[in-house]
Amino acid sequence: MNNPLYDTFFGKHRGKTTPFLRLADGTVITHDGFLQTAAQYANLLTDLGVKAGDRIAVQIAKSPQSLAVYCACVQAGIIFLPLNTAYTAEEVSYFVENSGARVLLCDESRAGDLNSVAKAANAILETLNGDGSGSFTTKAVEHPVRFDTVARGEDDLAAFLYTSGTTGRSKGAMLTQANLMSNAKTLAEEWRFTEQDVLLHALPIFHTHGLFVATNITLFAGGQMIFLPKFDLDQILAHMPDATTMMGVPTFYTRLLDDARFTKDLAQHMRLFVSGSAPLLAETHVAFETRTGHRILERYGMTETNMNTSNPYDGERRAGTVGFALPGVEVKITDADTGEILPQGEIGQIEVRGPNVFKGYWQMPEKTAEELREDGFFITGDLGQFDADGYLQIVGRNKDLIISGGYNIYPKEIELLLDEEEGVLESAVIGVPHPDFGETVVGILVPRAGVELDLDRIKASVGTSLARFKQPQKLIVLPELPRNTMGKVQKKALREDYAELFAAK
Ligand code: MCA
Ligand code: AMP
Repeated sequence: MNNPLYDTFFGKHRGKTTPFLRLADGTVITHDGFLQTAAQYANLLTDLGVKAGDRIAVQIAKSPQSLAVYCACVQAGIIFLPLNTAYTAEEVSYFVENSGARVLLCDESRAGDLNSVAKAANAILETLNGDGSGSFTTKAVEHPVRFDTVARGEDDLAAFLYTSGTTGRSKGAMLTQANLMSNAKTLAEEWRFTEQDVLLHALPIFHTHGLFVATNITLFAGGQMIFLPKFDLDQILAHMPDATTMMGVPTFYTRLLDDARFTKDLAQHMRLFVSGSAPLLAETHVAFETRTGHRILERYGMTETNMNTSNPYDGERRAGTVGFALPGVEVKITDADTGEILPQGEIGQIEVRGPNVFKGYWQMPEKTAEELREDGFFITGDLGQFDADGYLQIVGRNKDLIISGGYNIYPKEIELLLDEEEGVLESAVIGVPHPDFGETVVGILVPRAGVELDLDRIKASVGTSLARFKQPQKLIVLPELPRNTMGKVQKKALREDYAELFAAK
């Protein structure tokens, strides 16, 4: 047996009766108990004809069982493709078809909807519910609790995580075993994770943050997680006394600060709070320190790269910055036109290179070539600068992207749908500041001559295709879109015009 990712994260815990997952109801799942469930899943997947290198698409609620599916895939060499539970059948259908997934695993309540999706893509549909029940479990329990780990190499693919692009179509970022291992090892060391750690885990596990950063680090270090199905303030406050660390998107921290029950006493014993996935406002950083005495450690990453930079564990965690390049990772600021490195202090595009950087986009060599240079540097699409002490500041984006509550939303995908609506001449989708989500989605519509648009109908219509979190919170009608002399829509001007739309809660 030689499967570096399985051995490094999972296999080394075999036989251990130490706690791995603590659930809200007090249930404790041991390392070995977890590995046994995963082995049953690996046996079942193999029985279903899924082989090493095949993909399985997974759209299920967060639970110990859903995490065990990830482990089963690693053990059997299957490529794990987790999907946001908010995606509509239309959205899921694209991922299943594009990836060529052999199995689609979903919640029973979605099976009716997704049956035709699976059929059309020639995939097997199985169900796994948030409470652990479902056809997948019923079949899995018949299988042995040990599985002969499939041999893999560090360069083999472990997961596809889809990330949208400017064309509106998502691209499958191919992540190798080495990508995941190197990053987890580095972060565990940088952030001083040990087997004494208990991570308060309230993030979804279909994205890099909750799946790879939080879970892989814990597995690598041998610690435990308080594994909550989602972010729920009451639950977070109730379980914080038993935790040593927490990871979250900025919305987690603003929501905690908005609650008077979140006190210095409650947070005092915590070792570390980490924030990422979206910009943490400097004022939140300061308010958090004032309330708790803790300085949140902000880091910067991407689906394609895992984590790139981090504020220091020891030393100053500087508000409004994402710290320094992680060991083994190179970060440079370049001129977007020439690709030349810019002098310190100048704003340019952020490029990164290292063992964390993905292998490319699944079956999209042109897209890969546009963003991943031959010398290994990945063009992130973020704009940044180094301050005088070398801290990286992210000052904007060179890509048309909205980040709402840590979820990425690509305006183009929504514009394409709005443009198809009857009576709409053209549209522009922008992100405006939002007190809870950081940014939220606003759609600007230009009607065809003489048409009065029915905004409620349009909202409902795009709602059938788009996950709820991507749907515009507001639609606004304008006679025309502001354009520059080249004819390009001036989104910056629109964002400024509507900056105050959601200013007060
Ligand atoms: C839920 N809703 C949202 C969002 N989440 N709307 C906009 N943006 C969101 N992020 C909507 C729902 O559709 C629903 O709408 C209403 O809000 C309440 O839903 P609920 O599920 O109760 O929401 P919530 O529990 O309050 O969720 C907000 C949240 C959650 C806790 C911020 O979105 C979350 O956990 N975000 C984390 C995302 C994340 O992990 N990102 C990492 C990816 P309605 O009421 O109208 O039906 S990025 C990454 O991995 C990179 C590599 C990195 O650097 O980390
Ligand atoms: P995703 O492609 O979903 O992984 O999102 C990655 C994007 O999230 C990055 O390109 C950044 O734009 C943004 N991001 C992640 N962490 C931070 C952070 N700490 N501050 C600002 N933006 C961030």
